[in-house]
Amino acid sequence: MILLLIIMSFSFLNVPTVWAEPFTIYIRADGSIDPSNANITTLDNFTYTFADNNQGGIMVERDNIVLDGAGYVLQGIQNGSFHEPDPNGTVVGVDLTGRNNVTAQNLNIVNVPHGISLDGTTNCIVRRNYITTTGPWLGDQGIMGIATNAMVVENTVVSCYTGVKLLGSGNSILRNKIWNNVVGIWFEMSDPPGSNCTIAENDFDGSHSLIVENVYNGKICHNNFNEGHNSVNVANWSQAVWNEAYPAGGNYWSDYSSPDLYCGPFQNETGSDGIGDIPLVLAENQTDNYPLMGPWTMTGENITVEYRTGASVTIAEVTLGGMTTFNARAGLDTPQGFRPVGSCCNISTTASFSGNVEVTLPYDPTNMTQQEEKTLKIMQWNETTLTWTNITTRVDTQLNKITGQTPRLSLFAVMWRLGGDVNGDFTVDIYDAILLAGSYNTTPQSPLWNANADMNNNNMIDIYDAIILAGNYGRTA
Ligand SMILES: [Ca+2]
Ligand SMILES: [Ca+2]
Ligand SMILES: [Ca+2]
Repeated sequence: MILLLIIMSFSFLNVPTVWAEPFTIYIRADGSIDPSNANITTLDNFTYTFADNNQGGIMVERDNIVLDGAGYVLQGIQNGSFHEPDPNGTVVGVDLTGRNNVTAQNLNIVNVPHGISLDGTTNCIVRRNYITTTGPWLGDQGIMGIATNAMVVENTVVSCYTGVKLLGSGNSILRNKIWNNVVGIWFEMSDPPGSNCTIAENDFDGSHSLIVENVYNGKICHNNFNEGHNSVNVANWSQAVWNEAYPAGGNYWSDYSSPDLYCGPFQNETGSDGIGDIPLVLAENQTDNYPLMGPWTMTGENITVEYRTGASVTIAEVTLGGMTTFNARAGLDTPQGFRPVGSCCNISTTASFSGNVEVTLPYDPTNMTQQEEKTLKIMQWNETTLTWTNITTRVDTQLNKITGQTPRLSLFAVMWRLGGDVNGDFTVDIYDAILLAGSYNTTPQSPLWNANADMNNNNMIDIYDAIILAGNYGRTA
């Protein structure tokens, strides 16, 4: 009997969800919401805002409105398979087909074969949405359609078959994160062409970031291609330009390496300018004449720029985009008792920002004890006072990365100190023990406090610090 109950309860749990019919929420041409119990509210028949998550798809039949997801989820109803989405399920998350001047924003769209359709639209805006077509369904598309003057801005489009397939004329694809799609943005030969389009300040990650088979009069610049120039396929007959006029520059290609010894429109004047001296040829007549030496930093609230060494910088309140460069540099004096781990990293940006900067640097923990790893410091060089300042906020000993916060960019280094070495002479001996004894039982408020004796960084000098010193006694570096 008990066994039977168990079997029954399991089979109950395994019953698949059955939807009575595909559930579509309509925003009707007259401004009404159908069905009226959908989790969407409007006060003025102009702005339609999610009051909670919604299931199914949304069909917009009204022009000149704003559909605001307010960060809630729009989850499609789909039980289809890789080759066959269920035709009775949700096909499109937000369907704007035929609309004029509609904005779809702040939506989290999941479990749909297609995220947002802009087919037949004019002057529509799709911004700040998160879209993943998690099927996967063969040929699914995050943002799609043949549109005129569409703006696709600041979206995150992840793990789709095609992230963005936006054809037609006058469309702009700006400041999006287009990550881990089979194809990031695709202008396919068999489709109608894309003309007069702008693809700028996007961040691409994926083996096929961008396929340009039929773009006419397109501008593709200030994008970050984090998987290098081979992630971009360009047909010889396409007509796109890949850079702004000098000195605004072209794109960042993670695998591009070139000297930067020259500057000027022809890169023949002495002096570096953050633009590679050698143009990057992508196809016949299609060249990035001014490849960027560092990733592009887009305008926005908290913009993270990553570099292939694992270093990254997050800049708060970027008011004007620019290029951020990371350059290794060696040979500066270090503070008493510290040695740099790896080389120093000189980080600079041409972006304008008003917030703080968070800098993360990777380190190699091979030649240090766990205790030493936990007390690593990230320090910043002050060009005016010619001193190092400790800016550490956290050490991630799993990922081997250390993070610090600062209002400005300059030279950064990870600093290591020999465990137990209070006086900073790279030897742990009786002199360190004497110094520790002299500040024993103190906290930072005490006149006898010695920060170097607080080896476990807990603002107290006690037996635990003495144990660390004892454990390192006799070591040298
Ligand atoms: Ca140069
Ligand atoms: Ca010492
Ligand atoms: Ca301590």
